[in-house]
Amino acid sequence: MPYHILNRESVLEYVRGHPLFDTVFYPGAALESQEISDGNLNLVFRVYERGGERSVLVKQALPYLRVAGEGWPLSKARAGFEARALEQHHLAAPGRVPQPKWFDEEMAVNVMEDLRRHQVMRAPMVARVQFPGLGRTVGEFLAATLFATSDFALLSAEKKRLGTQFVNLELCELSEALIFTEPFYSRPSRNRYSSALEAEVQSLWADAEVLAQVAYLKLRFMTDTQALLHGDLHTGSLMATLPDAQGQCDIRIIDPEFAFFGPMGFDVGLFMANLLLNAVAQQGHAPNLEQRQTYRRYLLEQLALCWRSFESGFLMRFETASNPSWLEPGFQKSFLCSVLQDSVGYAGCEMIRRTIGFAHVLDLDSIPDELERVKAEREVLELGRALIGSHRKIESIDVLERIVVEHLQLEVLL
Ligand code: SR1
Ligand code: MG
Repeated sequence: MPYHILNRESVLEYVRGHPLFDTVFYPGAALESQEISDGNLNLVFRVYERGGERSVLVKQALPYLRVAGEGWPLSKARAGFEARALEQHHLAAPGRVPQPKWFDEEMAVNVMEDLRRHQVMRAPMVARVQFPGLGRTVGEFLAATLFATSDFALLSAEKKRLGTQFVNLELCELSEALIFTEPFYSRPSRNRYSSALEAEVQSLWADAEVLAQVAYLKLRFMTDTQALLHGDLHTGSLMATLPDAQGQCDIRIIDPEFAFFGPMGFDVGLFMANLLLNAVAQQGHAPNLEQRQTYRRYLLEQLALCWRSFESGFLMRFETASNPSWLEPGFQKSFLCSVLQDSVGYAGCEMIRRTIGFAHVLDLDSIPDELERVKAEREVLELGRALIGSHRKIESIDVLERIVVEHLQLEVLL
């Protein structure tokens, strides 16, 4: 079927006419649809059986950035990167991603499991919903997917061959510009920030030490092909069910269209940064100090659990390596330390770009009181700068925890 942009009606015809229709729905099922586009880039529909249980999610890449319109063209190739990354994630971490149903290259469509009981985590986290197991689940997912697609698990030629499927030129270029270049320089720029932050922005742009660190982090992002990354692991790329009676929730990792071979710490760091952005933003959301600090402690605990689960999952997998070099205990320790340091540096870049760059986050943007919002944004910039400036000295997760405790004035026993 030649490419055309779907709408609520045509998505039904599209699903009905697909050769794999009857692997998902009963023949003759009466279907309905709902548009649930949420992220910046794509169209998303839920297609479901009227009065029935069966449903799928249909995600279509537009030839432009959805939130910006036709004035910001973007190739539809991202749908293919998402399909291939979903497949890899499904293999390495089954049950942690929506189950893929089919990929239609011509229509730039991915059809996948509809996570009906789940919600995207960012908004409930702004409202301080605690999702048990968040840090552990993300840490285990990262250990599984990053190890499985690295030179530690694959033969040299296999990994290089897999790499050829993930030359994600356009979205990598977008991340390079939006995360590492524009927020740190006055031109060229699509930056957006409150004029009340001008002094802080000028001071950042004049900080040669931070700019040098960002340049190194950017170069590593562009050149270090350690593993297949999710590439955009913020809290809008996570979905979860609300905790059940046993306090358990099901967490899924979605939207890997930015997938590419890059430094592992980029994925870990983006997740950490989005927890920290939320923690600082609670300044303007939580009704009182106790609720604010309780949620911040929860977030810091998830951040540390993510790292610890990633580290132990990785160490366990190292033991399965067939190349003797990867079995060296000294190498394993220093490699994981370098991933932690990268994570902290990338977390700092993500925090800064989400505050003064083009793509902001709900956590900060939805603070109703303008003075409180600017105050929180200043704190994010300060913490982001501190993380970039100190990332090469972070030797353990405890050191990072201490920095965060100090910045957020959290009196927790470490
Ligand atoms: C122009 S796209 C803006 C952002 O949305 C995506 O989720 C990525 O984070 C990207 O940087
Ligand atoms: Mg997305």
